[in-house]
Amino acid sequence: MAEDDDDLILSDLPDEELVPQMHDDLYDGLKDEVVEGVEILLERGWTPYRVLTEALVAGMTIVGNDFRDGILFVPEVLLAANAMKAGMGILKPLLVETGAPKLGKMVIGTVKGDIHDIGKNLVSMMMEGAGFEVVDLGINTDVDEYLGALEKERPDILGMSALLTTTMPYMKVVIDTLTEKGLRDDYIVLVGGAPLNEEFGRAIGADAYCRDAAVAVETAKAFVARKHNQAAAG
Ligand code: B1M
Repeated sequence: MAEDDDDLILSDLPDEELVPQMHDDLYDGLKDEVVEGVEILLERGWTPYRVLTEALVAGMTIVGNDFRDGILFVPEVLLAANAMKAGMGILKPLLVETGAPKLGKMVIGTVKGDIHDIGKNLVSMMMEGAGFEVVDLGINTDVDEYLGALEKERPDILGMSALLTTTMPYMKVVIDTLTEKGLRDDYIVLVGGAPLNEEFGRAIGADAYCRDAAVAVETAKAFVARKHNQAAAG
C-alpha cells in the first residue's frame, strides 16, 4: 500500500477505520500489522469470532475476488494467506479454549491435489472451540490417508475440504471407497469448500455440505446428537 501508511498508528484508529485498514494490510500481506490489528480488537473487547469473521475472513474475501479477477496473483495471495494465518494463530487458542466435555471427534483433511488449507483450519479451530476433538490430516490427503486415520482415530465425523473444481470430485472417491469397504455408515461425512454446494454434497453421498465453519459446527452437533440418540434407542 501507499507509503503514507508507514506512519499509521493502528491503535489510534477507531474500529470503523481499523477494520478496513486491516483488510488493506491483509491484502498487502503485512503479517505484523494484521497481528497487531487482531490484538488491538481483542483488547477492545471484540470476541475472537467477531475478529475472525469481520476482520480476517472479510479481508480474505476481497483478496479472493481480486485473485479471481486477475488483479492479484499467486505470490501476493500467498503473502495474504500467511498474514491471515498469523492472525488466526492469535485467535486459535482463544477459540479453542473450552473446558466442556468433548462432544465428539472429527478427522479432517483437504483432499488430494489441493493445498488450500485456510478454510479447513478455520473449521478445525471452530470445531475445537465448540468442544470437538479434531485430528487434522493437513492438505493433499489421499484416500489411504483418510482410511488409515479413520481406522486409527475412530472419529464420529469425517470432514473433507476442497477449494478447486478439479479436486472436489476426489471427495466422491473417498466416499465410494468407504462404501465399497462397508464402512460408509460408520461415519458422519461432512464436506465443505467454496466451489461446493448442497446438491454436490448430496450427489457424492455426503451426509451434509457445510457452507462455512459456523454451519459445520452446527451440523456436526446435530448429527452427533442424532447418532447418540439412535445408539441410546437401539
Ligand atoms: Co487458490 N484458488 N489456487 N490459492 N485461492 C481459489 C480457490 C480460486 C477460487 C481463486 C479464483 O480463481 N477466484 C481458484 C479456484 C478456481 C476453481 O477451481 N474453479 C484458485 C486457484 C485456481 C488456485 C491455483 C490453481 C492457482 C495457480 O496455481 N494457478 C492454485 C492451486 C494449488 C493447489 O491447490 N493445487 C492456488 C493456490 C493458492 C495459494 C497457495 C496462493 C493460496 C492458498 C494458501 C493456503 O490455503 N494456505 C490460495 C488462496 C488463498 C485462494 C483464495 C484466494 C482464498 C481461499 C481461502 O482461503 N478463503 C481462493 C479464492 C476464494 O475462495 N474466493 C482461491 C478463505 C477461507 C476462510 O474460505 O476456504 O472457502 P474457504 O473456507 C470456508 C468454507 O468454504 C467452509 O468453511 C470455511 C470457513 O468458513 N469450508 C468447510 C471449507 N472447507 C470446509 C470443510 C468442511 C466444512 C466447511 O468440512 C466439514
